[in-house]
Amino acid sequence: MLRTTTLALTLVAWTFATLGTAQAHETVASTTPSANEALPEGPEEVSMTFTAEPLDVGSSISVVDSAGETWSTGEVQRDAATLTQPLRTPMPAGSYEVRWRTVSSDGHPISGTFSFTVTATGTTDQPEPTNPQEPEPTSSEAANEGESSISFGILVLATLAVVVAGVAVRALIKNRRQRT
Ligand SMILES: [Cu+2]
Repeated sequence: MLRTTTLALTLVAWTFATLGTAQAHETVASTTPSANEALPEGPEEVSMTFTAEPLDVGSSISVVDSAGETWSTGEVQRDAATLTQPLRTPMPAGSYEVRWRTVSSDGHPISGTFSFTVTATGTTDQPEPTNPQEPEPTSSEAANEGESSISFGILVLATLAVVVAGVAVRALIKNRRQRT
């Protein structure tokens, strides 16, 4: 009896300890751009996804270039576990540091930094796509073909099911007749 109680208490303690670990404050799951990424052009925003939803208070993401100039502009937007910070554009080539802080769902403030580089100064003139409205008949045809072969497969299966059911019913009737 004592042993059972001790075991039960140990189990309860262990469960709480495990829960405590699981509910520790969240960490950064991913960022866009990712840490140390080299981008051909400056991004329009920086976003960070956490392992859980941070609290809706005290979140800030500032993006600073090597000269100390701030490129983040406006408010941090939060969507579930993702924080997004708009940036000024176009960002000149160079290295940028992202300095972020937020409040974890367990109430603990968390913060950190990561960097990315921009390899060329962005321009607003996008190169013209050579043929933007080129239709892709092959892919849609292939899709239709796939669809019809699926419905054909279903038809075959349905027919088979009807045949099998018919055979089963006949066998059942035969069986009953033999018994009577
Ligand atoms: Cu915590």
